[in-house]
This record gives sequence, structure tokens and C-alpha cells, in this order.
Amino acid sequence: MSQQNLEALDVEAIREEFPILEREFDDQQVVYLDNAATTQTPDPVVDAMSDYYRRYNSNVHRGIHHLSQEASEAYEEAHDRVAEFIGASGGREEVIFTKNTTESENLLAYSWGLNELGPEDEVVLTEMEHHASLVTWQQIAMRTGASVEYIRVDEEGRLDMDHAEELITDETALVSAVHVSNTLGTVNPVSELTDLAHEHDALSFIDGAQAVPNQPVDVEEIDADFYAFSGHKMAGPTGIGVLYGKKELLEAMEPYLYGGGMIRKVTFEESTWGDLPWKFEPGTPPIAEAVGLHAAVDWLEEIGMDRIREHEQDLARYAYERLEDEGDVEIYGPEPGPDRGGLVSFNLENVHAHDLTSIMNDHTIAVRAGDHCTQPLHDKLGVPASTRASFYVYNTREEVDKLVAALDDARQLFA
Ligand code: 7TS
Repeated sequence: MSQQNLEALDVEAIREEFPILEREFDDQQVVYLDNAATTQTPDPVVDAMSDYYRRYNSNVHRGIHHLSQEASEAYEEAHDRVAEFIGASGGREEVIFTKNTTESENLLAYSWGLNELGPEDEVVLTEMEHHASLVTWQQIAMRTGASVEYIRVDEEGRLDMDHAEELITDETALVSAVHVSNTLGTVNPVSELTDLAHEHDALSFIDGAQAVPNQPVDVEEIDADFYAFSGHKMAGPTGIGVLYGKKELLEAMEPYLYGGGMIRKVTFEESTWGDLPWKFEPGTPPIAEAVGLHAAVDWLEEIGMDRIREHEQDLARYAYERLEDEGDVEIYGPEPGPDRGGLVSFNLENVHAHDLTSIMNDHTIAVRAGDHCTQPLHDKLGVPASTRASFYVYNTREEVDKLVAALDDARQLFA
């Protein structure tokens, strides 16, 4: 089905499930455009978590009483539901629950990176990586002697794929790339990157923190070896993230967190590890959050990921064009199109991003200012910071109009 033929979202009905969007500060209704940082949580997700605490709160995997059985079942089913959502045919064994994308990246870095990398190995990143992967691989490289290389971002904010082909060689052990840039909005050709990695017997890790919430993602179609994302950016709760990994790779990996719940047998001398995914989930896991994530996935799928993508791309295109028409706004990242997701980072001439964002807040418009955890990319763009508007399923064109209208205040005060 072509994207244009998709039925438009009933945004008003969707907004009713988010009481937080009704909030007012200084008699102005909140305009929430900070969704790349965290999305809001719809009532069905809050209700599912509340139901857990009210009716079957209990620890998992270790009780034979009714409540623990219910909690365990819900916790395990959440893995299955997430696996289905991202096309992981191995089911729960390929879905590890972590705290967030950052922890998922660290899990891979500590479990696989520290054990497998050496001075002869290269890790290939992109210049648009979030610090979650950039800093992590820098540190692992320092400890193992491996080197880190970066695929260039071109003038238009896309990856230079010729450079990728040059960089990815037989020395490459891992290609780690962001699926959708949280600063440029670029949707990267992650299948191509994964193919390049595999041609050289390297593994691929895809940071999907900005992709899974906003578009259909099938990890097997991408053929990613590892893939990570966070619950709180996809209408789910904070405190839960996912590391997907191919079963045979996860089976071969050592855990990096040890403790209860992840073992098979323990003696005073040694221990052996339990089955996937529990081997990587020691201690009491985020149970209520897993229930919430399950509900969030149900909620998103009921709307349809294709329609969510189309709605966000429409808003991003509209925002891009309106901001461009202003004449004194510099916008980063590719022009609107199929390889651009639902966010727009920009700077207003002669106004610092923090000042602009503070003016926006005077209008109760929530946007983000800073480097968005992509400092080296901002260095490359030649600016210390940018303002970012990021959209979700409940945002409207009227909200974009309010953002653009607020620019005038900033001009008057600072320009
Ligand atoms: N990777 C990408 C691409 C991200 O955008 C983020 C968070 C992360 C990793 C880390 O996710 P976390 O859930 O572990 O924090 N990005 C942002 C942002 O753009 N503004 O606030 C958080």
C-alpha cells in the first residue's frame, strides 16, 4: 500500500488518551514537541501498569504462588509481544529487557566487545551516533586496543556510503549505526550497512531508539545482528529498554551482570548460566514496565506503524517548509522525503538555541535545546547547539504554527 493511501489518523481521538496534553501553564495549553527525548504515555498503558500493581504485583520466576505466576506470565509474554513487534522469529529468547537503549548498548559492549575485540579490530560508527554508542565504543576501544572509525556525514546530512564501503574492511569487527538520527532526522540505509558488515564477516548493531517508535521495523529484514530501543520513546514507560540479538550470538556471549535469576547451577566454586533471555536479566527486572511496554506495543499496532510514520513525516515536512519560509532559520538534515523522520533541528539567526528554547517555554511549547547527545556532530555542523522539535502521533499542524509564531518574540528580544 502506498503511504499516501493510508487513512489519516484521528488525532483528536488519540489526544483524549493523553490527559497530560490538556495541561496549561500561564493559561496556555502545553505544546509537546520533545518526543525524541520522551513520548507521552496513553491511558491504556498507564492503566495496564496500574492494574499490575493493584492486582498481581509480585516477583517473577521464583514463586509458585498465584500472584507470582501471573506476574511471571505477564513478564514473559511481554518479551514475546516485543519479539513479534520487531519481527524477531526466535521469540523471547532474542529479546533482552534492559533499562534503556544506553544500557542495551553497554550490555553488548561489555559482554561482546570486551571479550571479543583486540588491537587488530576496528569498530565502524557513523558521525551521527548518539553518545550512547559513541562514548561506549570509544571506551571499549581504549580498553581493548581496538580502533574506532566514523562514516562521514555529507553536506545534506546523509551518510556517505562510498566512505562506508572504504571503511568497512576485513579488519572491521562491528558496524554500529543509528537507524534514525535524533539530531538530523536522517533515516539511514541500515540494511545496506548490515550487508557491508556481513560481506566482511563483521557484526552489525543498530541503534533504533528513534526508529522503532516511529516506523515499522523488522530486524530480520534489516538482518541486524543486534538492535536496541527504549520503551519511553514509544508511548511506553521509562525504566525499560530492549536489546534484540540473534539467538546464536546471544548464546555465545557471556553475561556482564551477575546475580540471581540468571543462573542454572551455583556451587561455592563456580556457576553456570540459565537460558536466554534470563541469562542477561539478573535481579528483579522491570516487571510493571514490561507490562506497560506490552500495552504500548498493542496501542501502537492498533493505530498502525505505517500511519504513525506518515503522520510524523507530514508534520516534519510541514515544519521544515514553514521554518524554511522564515528566511532566517538554518535547518539541519536532509530535505523532507522518505529518508527523513519526524523531527527538525534548527537555529534562528543570531539567537542561541537555549534562548530560543526558553522563549518557546514562555509560550508553553516544549522543545529541546543543546547538542542532543551528538556533540561531535554539532562540532561538524559548526554550532554549539540547536533547537529541536520532534513529533509524535498526537501532534498537529496547529502546534507547528504556534512554534513558528513564537520565533517573532525571539527576534524581537535577541536579534
Ligand atoms: N540513541 C538515540 C538515537 C537516541 O536518540 C537516544 C536518546 C539514545 C540512544 C539513548 O536513549 P536512552 O533511552 O537510553 O536515554 N535520545 C535523546 C534525545 O535525543 N534527547 O533526549 C534523549
